[in-house]
Amino acid sequence: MTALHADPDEIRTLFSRAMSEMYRAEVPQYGTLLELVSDVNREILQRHSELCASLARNDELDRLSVERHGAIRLGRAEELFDIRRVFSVMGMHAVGYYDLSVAGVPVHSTAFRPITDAALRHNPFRVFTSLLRVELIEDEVLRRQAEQILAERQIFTPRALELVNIFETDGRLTRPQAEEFVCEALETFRWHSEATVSLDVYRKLHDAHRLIADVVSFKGPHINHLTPRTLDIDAVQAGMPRRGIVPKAVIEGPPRRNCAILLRQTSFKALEEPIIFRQTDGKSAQGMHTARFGEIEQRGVALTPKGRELYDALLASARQARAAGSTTGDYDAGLAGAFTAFPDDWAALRSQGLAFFRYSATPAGVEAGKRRALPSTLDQLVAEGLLRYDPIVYEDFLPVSAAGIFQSNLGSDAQQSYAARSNRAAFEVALGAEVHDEMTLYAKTEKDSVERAMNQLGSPHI
Ligand code: OOG
Ligand code: NI
Repeated sequence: MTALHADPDEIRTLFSRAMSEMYRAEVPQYGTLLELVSDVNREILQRHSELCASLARNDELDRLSVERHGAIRLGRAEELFDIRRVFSVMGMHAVGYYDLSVAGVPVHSTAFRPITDAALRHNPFRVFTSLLRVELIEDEVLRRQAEQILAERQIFTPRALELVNIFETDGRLTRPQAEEFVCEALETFRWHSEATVSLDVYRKLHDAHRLIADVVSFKGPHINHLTPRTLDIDAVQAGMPRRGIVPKAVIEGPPRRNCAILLRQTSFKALEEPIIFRQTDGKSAQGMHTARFGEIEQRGVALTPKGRELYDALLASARQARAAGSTTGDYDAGLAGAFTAFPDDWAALRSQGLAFFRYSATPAGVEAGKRRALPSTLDQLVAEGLLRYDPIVYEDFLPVSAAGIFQSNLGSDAQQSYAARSNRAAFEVALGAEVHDEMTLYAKTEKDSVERAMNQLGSPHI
């Protein structure tokens, strides 16, 4: 790499910054939220020196202030194929498959994100990307119409695709090309206050599902939220009303704990925005559409398959209790109650194989390694204080939470269910690649850290 070229990490940072600026200009409440999150994070870091030290040790402090995720919803297979190529220029790759049809949302999704430790440290920008499952529109006439409307749109500028081609051929972009690419790619995510359909067609699509109207009626897949990461989601949730923001009633994901696991999220309602519809008689009509919202998240440790299984089971039991008729306050209490079965200290999470950790040699370990033969198991090395372990942060999403976020912003009347099966194979055909398995990525990060730590101790074998 020469100074004349921009690497994918830099392009991602430029893009994430440009996106944040665009969204801040379009949705003022997003700016307010960023300020609230940064105030809360500063306070938490001042109060919790141990957390602060752990974040610093793992190069997570710097990324915190730039960390955010966004979401888009695509309409056809070709769009997913090309967005994969666009994100690849920024070092973002599809990780995980999420089927949301089970929750009454006619989409399936993946997350585009950096996958190496170094890239995540640089800037962990992610985009939750959904593809509409047009086949779930029951009315055949409407389904055909939706397909036809989508077939006619081109969500990328010609120059963006040209630059993607250059990247694929040359393996990199020059700095001026990278800057141009960021401007061109941004166009795809921009809000359009003019619909491509008439008010009548919009209403039909909307009656089929609000999300279908959101995907089909516009020129492109506007970014529908950008989410900063907070170190204390309860504090932000409580602080929102004071700044004129009304969050949804419950926080999705696990309850508040000493040792944060996976992901907790909350959102606030979409804006009602005026839209101009193009009528068939050549005139235009005025209407409204809600799509854009705000969200915050708190990230905790990534769970192993065993930990995830336990999480899913406990969450399901808490949700069943809610379905059986309890109120919001009860849900939080019920959730906390259900999760008492999930160990809440780092030593237990590690020794029971419930979470992934990053190992490093302690100064005492490095010293001891020079003087004597060291114990040969991880547990012994940890017990003697020669190795330290820190949580590996969860970089992905949760399908049940995502469904809750979708629902809260689609309006509570949008409950619907689809009999369809999840269709990962079709998703991957559209994508033109397999999605990465997140568990494999976390396991590799842990394993690599062990190898590095053992080298630091001067004992290359465990
Ligand atoms: C995506 C909703 C899911 C999350 O953070 O889980 C999501 C959407 O509304 O398009 O953003
Ligand atoms: Ni989100």
